[in-house]
Amino acid sequence: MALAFVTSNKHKFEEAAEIAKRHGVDIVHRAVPYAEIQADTLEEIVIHGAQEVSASAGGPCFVEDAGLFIDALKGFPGPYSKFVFLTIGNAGVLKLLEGEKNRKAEFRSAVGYCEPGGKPVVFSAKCVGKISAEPQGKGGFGFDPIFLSDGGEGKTFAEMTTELKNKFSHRGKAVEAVVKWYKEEKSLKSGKK
Ligand code: ITT
Repeated sequence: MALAFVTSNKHKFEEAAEIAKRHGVDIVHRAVPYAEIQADTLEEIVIHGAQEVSASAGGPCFVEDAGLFIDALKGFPGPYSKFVFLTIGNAGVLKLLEGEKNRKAEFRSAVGYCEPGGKPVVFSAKCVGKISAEPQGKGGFGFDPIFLSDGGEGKTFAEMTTELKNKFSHRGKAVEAVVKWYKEEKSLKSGKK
Protein backbone atom coordinates (compact mmCIF):
# COMPACT_ATOMS: atom_id res chain seq x y z
CA MET A 1 0.00 0.00 0.00
CA ALA A 2 1.29 3.46 -0.92
CA LEU A 3 2.31 5.94 1.74
CA ALA A 4 -0.09 8.91 1.80
CA PHE A 5 1.04 12.52 2.35
CA VAL A 6 -1.97 14.40 3.69
CA THR A 7 -1.62 18.08 2.83
CA SER A 8 -3.69 20.87 1.31
CA ASN A 9 -0.56 22.23 -0.35
CA LYS A 10 0.35 20.78 -3.76
CA HIS A 11 3.82 22.34 -3.69
CA LYS A 12 4.63 20.46 -0.51
CA PHE A 13 3.48 17.23 -2.12
CA GLU A 14 5.58 17.89 -5.26
CA GLU A 15 8.67 18.39 -3.12
CA ALA A 16 7.98 15.17 -1.17
CA ALA A 17 7.27 13.22 -4.36
CA GLU A 18 10.72 14.08 -5.74
CA ILE A 19 12.33 12.63 -2.61
CA ALA A 20 10.12 9.52 -2.48
CA LYS A 21 10.86 8.80 -6.14
CA ARG A 22 14.61 9.03 -5.52
CA HIS A 23 14.24 6.40 -2.79
CA GLY A 24 11.86 4.15 -4.74
CA VAL A 25 8.96 4.71 -2.34
CA ASP A 26 5.39 5.05 -3.65
CA ILE A 27 3.61 8.11 -2.24
CA VAL A 28 0.16 9.48 -2.95
CA HIS A 29 -1.37 12.89 -2.32
CA ARG A 30 -4.44 13.14 -0.08
CA ALA A 31 -5.93 16.58 0.50
CA VAL A 32 -8.36 15.67 3.30
CA PRO A 33 -8.61 18.50 5.83
CA TYR A 34 -7.57 17.94 9.43
CA ALA A 35 -7.50 20.07 12.57
CA GLU A 36 -4.24 21.97 13.12
CA ILE A 37 -4.24 22.55 16.87
CA GLN A 38 -2.87 25.81 18.31
CA ALA A 39 0.42 24.77 19.87
CA ASP A 40 3.86 26.19 20.58
CA THR A 41 5.70 23.50 18.68
CA LEU A 42 5.34 22.03 15.21
CA GLU A 43 5.85 18.58 16.72
CA GLU A 44 2.69 18.83 18.86
CA ILE A 45 0.72 19.93 15.80
CA VAL A 46 1.81 16.96 13.66
CA ILE A 47 1.33 14.37 16.43
CA HIS A 48 -2.32 15.41 16.64
CA GLY A 49 -2.71 15.71 12.88
CA ALA A 50 -1.13 12.33 12.10
CA GLN A 51 -3.32 10.57 14.63
CA GLU A 52 -6.44 12.22 13.26
CA VAL A 53 -5.78 11.50 9.58
CA SER A 54 -4.56 7.94 10.11
CA ALA A 55 -7.95 6.97 11.54
CA SER A 56 -9.60 7.64 8.17
CA ALA A 57 -6.67 7.04 5.80
CA GLY A 58 -6.90 3.26 5.94
CA GLY A 59 -3.14 2.90 5.66
CA PRO A 60 0.23 4.49 6.46
CA CYS A 61 0.24 8.26 6.15
CA PHE A 62 2.05 11.40 7.24
CA VAL A 63 1.35 15.09 7.70
CA GLU A 64 3.93 17.89 7.77
CA ASP A 65 3.91 21.28 9.41
CA ALA A 66 6.47 23.97 8.71
CA GLY A 67 7.25 27.42 9.95
CA LEU A 68 9.64 30.33 9.44
CA PHE A 69 11.45 31.42 12.62
CA ILE A 70 13.05 34.89 12.36
CA ASP A 71 15.84 35.64 14.82
CA ALA A 72 15.32 39.42 15.10
CA LEU A 73 11.59 38.80 15.76
CA LYS A 74 12.35 36.28 18.54
CA GLY A 75 11.20 33.33 16.43
CA PHE A 76 8.05 34.94 15.03
CA PRO A 77 6.04 33.85 13.02
CA GLY A 78 7.06 30.25 13.87
CA PRO A 79 3.97 28.06 14.32
CA TYR A 80 1.81 30.99 13.16
CA SER A 81 3.48 31.20 9.74
CA LYS A 82 0.39 30.34 7.75
CA PHE A 83 -1.66 33.13 9.31
CA VAL A 84 1.17 35.63 8.83
CA PHE A 85 1.70 34.60 5.22
CA LEU A 86 -2.01 34.92 4.46
CA THR A 87 -2.32 38.29 6.19
CA ILE A 88 0.81 40.45 5.83
CA GLY A 89 2.66 38.20 3.35
CA ASN A 90 6.27 38.58 2.23
CA ALA A 91 5.96 42.36 1.90
CA GLY A 92 4.80 42.58 5.51
CA VAL A 93 7.66 40.42 6.77
CA LEU A 94 10.18 42.57 4.90
CA LYS A 95 8.58 45.67 6.39
CA LEU A 96 8.92 44.24 9.92
CA LEU A 97 12.63 43.78 9.22
CA GLU A 98 13.20 47.23 7.67
CA GLY A 99 16.53 48.64 8.86
CA GLU A 100 17.29 45.40 10.73
CA LYS A 101 20.87 44.16 10.27
CA ASN A 102 20.24 40.74 11.78
CA ARG A 103 18.53 38.86 8.90
CA LYS A 104 19.08 35.40 10.39
CA ALA A 105 16.12 33.02 10.07
CA GLU A 106 15.39 29.34 9.87
CA PHE A 107 12.71 27.16 8.41
CA ARG A 108 11.66 24.25 10.58
CA SER A 109 9.67 21.21 9.57
CA ALA A 110 8.05 18.43 11.54
CA VAL A 111 6.64 15.31 9.94
CA GLY A 112 4.19 13.11 11.82
CA TYR A 113 3.80 9.55 10.56
CA CYS A 114 1.03 7.25 11.74
CA GLU A 115 -0.70 4.01 10.84
CA PRO A 116 -4.35 3.36 11.72
CA GLY A 117 -4.44 2.45 15.41
CA GLY A 118 -0.69 3.08 15.76
CA LYS A 119 1.45 5.58 17.65
CA PRO A 120 2.71 8.64 15.75
CA VAL A 121 6.42 8.85 14.90
CA VAL A 122 7.91 12.34 14.50
CA PHE A 123 10.82 13.53 12.32
CA SER A 124 12.10 17.11 12.60
CA ALA A 125 14.55 19.12 10.54
CA LYS A 126 15.61 22.70 9.92
CA CYS A 127 17.26 24.89 7.33
CA VAL A 128 19.30 27.87 8.49
CA GLY A 129 19.56 31.00 6.36
CA LYS A 130 18.68 34.65 5.99
CA ILE A 131 15.79 36.87 4.96
CA SER A 132 16.67 38.67 1.71
CA ALA A 133 16.47 42.46 1.31
CA GLU A 134 13.78 42.05 -1.35
CA PRO A 135 11.83 39.21 -3.01
CA GLN A 136 13.84 37.23 -5.59
CA GLY A 137 12.53 34.58 -7.98
CA LYS A 138 9.19 33.32 -9.19
CA GLY A 139 9.22 29.61 -8.28
CA GLY A 140 8.15 27.79 -5.13
CA PHE A 141 5.52 29.11 -2.74
CA GLY A 142 5.00 30.97 0.52
CA PHE A 143 8.12 32.63 1.90
CA ASP A 144 10.39 31.08 -0.76
CA PRO A 145 11.09 34.42 -2.57
CA ILE A 146 12.54 35.97 0.61
CA PHE A 147 14.51 33.03 2.05
CA LEU A 148 18.22 32.58 1.32
CA SER A 149 19.46 29.21 2.54
CA ASP A 150 23.02 29.01 3.87
CA GLY A 151 25.08 27.34 1.15
CA GLY A 152 22.58 28.39 -1.54
CA GLU A 153 25.01 30.83 -3.20
CA GLY A 154 22.70 33.82 -2.92
CA LYS A 155 19.68 32.12 -4.49
CA THR A 156 16.35 32.23 -2.70
CA PHE A 157 14.28 29.04 -2.57
CA ALA A 158 12.10 30.63 -5.26
CA GLU A 159 15.12 30.63 -7.61
CA MET A 160 15.93 26.95 -7.08
CA THR A 161 14.63 23.81 -8.78
CA THR A 162 12.64 21.42 -6.57
CA GLU A 163 15.67 19.09 -6.46
CA LEU A 164 18.00 21.86 -5.31
CA LYS A 165 15.55 23.23 -2.72
CA ASN A 166 15.13 19.69 -1.36
CA LYS A 167 18.90 19.41 -0.83
CA PHE A 168 18.88 22.37 1.54
CA SER A 169 15.37 22.62 2.87
CA HIS A 170 13.78 21.77 6.21
CA ARG A 171 11.08 19.71 4.42
CA GLY A 172 13.62 18.01 2.16
CA LYS A 173 15.47 16.69 5.22
CA ALA A 174 12.41 15.75 7.30
CA VAL A 175 10.64 14.01 4.42
CA GLU A 176 13.83 12.19 3.46
CA ALA A 177 14.06 10.94 7.06
CA VAL A 178 10.48 9.58 7.09
CA VAL A 179 10.83 8.02 3.64
CA LYS A 180 14.10 6.24 4.53
CA TRP A 181 12.68 5.07 7.87
CA TYR A 182 9.49 3.82 6.19
CA LYS A 183 11.47 1.90 3.58
CA GLU A 184 13.56 0.27 6.31
CA GLU A 185 10.45 -0.60 8.41
CA LYS A 186 8.71 -2.09 5.41
CA SER A 187 11.65 -4.27 4.47
CA LEU A 188 12.01 -5.45 8.10
CA LYS A 189 8.31 -6.34 8.26
CA SER A 190 8.34 -8.17 4.95
CA GLY A 191 11.32 -10.19 6.16
CA LYS A 192 13.60 -8.91 3.42
CA LYS A 193 16.30 -8.18 6.04
P1 ITT B 1 -0.75 21.80 5.09
O1 ITT B 1 -2.12 21.51 4.55
O2 ITT B 1 0.21 20.66 4.81
O3 ITT B 1 -0.72 22.23 6.54
P2 ITT B 1 0.07 24.55 4.51
O4 ITT B 1 0.18 25.27 3.20
O5 ITT B 1 -0.97 24.98 5.48
O6 ITT B 1 -0.14 23.00 4.19
P3 ITT B 1 2.16 24.76 6.61
O7 ITT B 1 1.09 24.93 7.62
O8 ITT B 1 3.14 23.66 6.79
O9 ITT B 1 1.52 24.59 5.13
O10 ITT B 1 3.03 26.06 6.44
C1 ITT B 1 2.75 27.28 7.06
C2 ITT B 1 3.08 28.41 6.14
O11 ITT B 1 4.51 28.51 6.06
C3 ITT B 1 2.59 28.19 4.71
O12 ITT B 1 1.38 28.85 4.51
C4 ITT B 1 3.69 28.74 3.85
O13 ITT B 1 3.34 30.05 3.51
C5 ITT B 1 4.92 28.74 4.73
N1 ITT B 1 5.86 27.69 4.33
C6 ITT B 1 5.94 26.42 4.80
N2 ITT B 1 6.91 25.75 4.17
C7 ITT B 1 7.46 26.60 3.29
C8 ITT B 1 8.48 26.50 2.34
O14 ITT B 1 9.14 25.38 2.14
N3 ITT B 1 8.77 27.57 1.62
C9 ITT B 1 8.10 28.73 1.79
N4 ITT B 1 7.12 28.92 2.65
C10 ITT B 1 6.79 27.86 3.40
